This record gives sequence, structure tokens and C-alpha cells, in this order.
Amino acid sequence: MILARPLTFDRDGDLEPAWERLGLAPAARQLLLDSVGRAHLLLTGLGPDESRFLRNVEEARVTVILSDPARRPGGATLSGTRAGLGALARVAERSGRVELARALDAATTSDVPPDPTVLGRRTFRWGERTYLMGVVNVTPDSFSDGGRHLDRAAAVQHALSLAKAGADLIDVGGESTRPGAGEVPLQVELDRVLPVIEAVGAASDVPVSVDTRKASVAREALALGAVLVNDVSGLGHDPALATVVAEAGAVLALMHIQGTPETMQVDPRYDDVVAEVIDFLSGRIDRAVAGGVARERIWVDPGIGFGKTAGHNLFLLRHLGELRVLGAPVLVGTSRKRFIGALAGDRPPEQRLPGTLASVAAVAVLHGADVVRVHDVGEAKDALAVADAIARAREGGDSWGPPRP
Ligand code: PMM
Repeated sequence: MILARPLTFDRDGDLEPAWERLGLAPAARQLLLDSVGRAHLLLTGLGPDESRFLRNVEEARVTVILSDPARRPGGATLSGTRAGLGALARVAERSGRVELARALDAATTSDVPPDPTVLGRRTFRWGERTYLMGVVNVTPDSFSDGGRHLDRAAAVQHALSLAKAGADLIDVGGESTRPGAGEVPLQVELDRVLPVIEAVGAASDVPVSVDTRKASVAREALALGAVLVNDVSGLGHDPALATVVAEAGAVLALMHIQGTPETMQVDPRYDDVVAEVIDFLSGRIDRAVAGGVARERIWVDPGIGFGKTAGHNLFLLRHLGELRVLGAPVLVGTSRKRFIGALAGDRPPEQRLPGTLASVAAVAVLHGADVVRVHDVGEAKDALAVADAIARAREGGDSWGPPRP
């Protein structure tokens, strides 16, 4: 797969206000964004033909650096203006190099937020703020809150308290995916999640998602009012899941995993973790679309902790924005995970809240995630209110123009 990822990007939201500060008219500012704003893209997966094309192409507004063909063939960086990169994509397209053109287009438009997602009675407007998915595990053994909500009434109570604390979405799961965990029998999973989904739907208008890998669980959950299926196997476990989601018009969240929960933490390895996660998710998006799911009803998730070392998790979080080339809303779950405990000095799950909040704030400021999946919704809401406000701050004084949303 040819992949073009934005390494750094001049953001319109940084450049445009500066030109406004200089008193330039809106039309001039728009022109400048295309002709002055620059991006640096990392390309991988190029064939000999595309590498030759990039070596010979004449586009003065783009600097091409090709990889060492003996040591790492098929790579390049492209640095240039948006107009230049766009022109180069069109030349590639006209000469039949469609995959390269598509990769360049995906990278250069990756700062444009996806279309809003309607979920139940709520609309998620991407780019406006970071949304919160609250976690309810109806399991005896989840690492983070296992056993706490196995009792049905306690689980419902907990879900409603998360809704009250500001969750935009409640994720109900009945199968632990902690490292080493085995599969839960179908009936057990159904008995755990269905009554909770039904009761939460009856008592609250917060949309409910079901965290399951199984089509049969998804089908029942959707019939009881769930509007999103969160599949930690990214359609790797049950091929029938896509059709079930498609028939209900629900949203499908596809997560990356290397291996299965039983084996994933044995010896996770990658040549290029970000490229491999994007490649996996791109393939699974195609699989979902082939199963009938509308492309705009698909979210993606890098699967923090699912077949990754602490180092892989951190690198993925730092580079999370690169997943935007997939054109889908990005969901991420760091809450109470082991690498957070390790970084903070070997903390057990119940002492990982400060570290979790730092991770949530970091991905918000880095414009990495559209939705964060957390256990502590009230605390994360406060952290995000601050982080999102810093990331979008526009009041520089009168010379910087009026504050805008
Ligand atoms: N993590 C867990 C479970 N489900 N779903 C998505 N989409 N992303 C995640 O990172 C994720 C998930 C494991 O955490 P938990 O046992 O505390 O729920």
C-alpha cells in the first residue's frame, strides 16, 4: 500500500490569524494559505515506477527526497506548498499513478474534519471539541474495573452516572479483552450486556455502544437501541459483524489489534508501527464497506495496548494525527492502561487517573483524537475543557481580530 502521512503541517488556524494580524483581506489570506502554507509528507510503499516518477517530476514547489534504494527502498519525503503537492497529485493521476495520487490527496486533506456523525439523538461535530466515550465493563475480570459492575443494577447505575457526568456516548462491554483473556461464551456475554443496554436506553438519551467482537451480540444490542458497535478485533473475529452493523445503519468502530487478546502481549513487533496500523485499518475499512457499512459510518482506533509495547503506544499517540489520512473519526483509549501506570511509577489501575488525564489532554492538544474512551468521565471532561480551549485559543487582543468559535 502506498501511504503518504503528514509529518508536519502548517495549520490554517495558525497562519490565517497571523495574516489577519497584518490586516490582509480574507481573499488574500485564502490565496496565501495555498501558496505559502507547507506540509512535509512521508511516503512509504512506493514501487520502482512511482520512485522514478518522483525523481523525475518537475514541480518547483515541492522538494522530493528519495530513500536509499539499497537500504530502505520505496520511501520518500515530499515538502512543499499545498498547491504544489496538489499539482503533483494531478500529474500522478493523469499519468495513471492513481494509488499515489490518492495517497497524496488523503494526506493533504487530512486536516479537514470528517462529516458530522449522527448517533441516536446526538450529532458529533468533528473538530469542534474532543468527545467522551464512557466505559462500562460488565465483566468480572477487566483490568481496569473488573468485577465492579457485574451486578446489573450497579452497571446501570454506573452508566447513568457517567451520562450525568457528561459522557457523549456510553460503551457497554461484557467480554474482557485484557492481555491473556480468553473468549466469553455467547450466552454469558448476552446476559451481561443486553439488560444494561436496554435499561440505559430507557433512562437516558445518551447514545449507547456495545463493545463486542460477535455479530450475534451486536445484532441483539442494536435491536435494543445501541447505535454503535465497538469491535476490538477490527472485523478480524466475526465476518458477519459488518452486515449486522450495515443492516441497522449503525456506526462501526474498527480497532487495530496485533494477534488476539490471548497472545497479543507475548512479543509485539513492528517494522513501522504507524504505517502498519494505518494499513490494517485501511484494509478493515474496505472489508466493512464490502459488507455494506457506509464509509461515513466507520470510526477507527489504533488499539492502544492491543499487541503493542509501551514504546509503541507512546509513538502511536504522538503520531496519532497521521491516522487522519484514513478520513474517519479517530477514537482512542488510554484510560488506566498499563503503560500509564508504568510511566507514573508502577501505579495499579485505581491510581492511574492523573496519568490518564495527561494522556487525554495530550491527544487533544496534538489534535490526535476525535473521541477518547475513558472510565472517569467527569474528570476527563474537565481536563478536555481546558486542553481543547488551549488548542483553539484565538483571543490575542484587538489586532488579532474578534474571537471566533
Ligand atoms: N480498550 C479496551 C476495551 N475496548 N475499545 C476501543 N475501541 N479502544 C480501546 O482502546 C479499548 C476498547 C480495554 O480497556 P477496558 O478493559 O478498561 O475497557
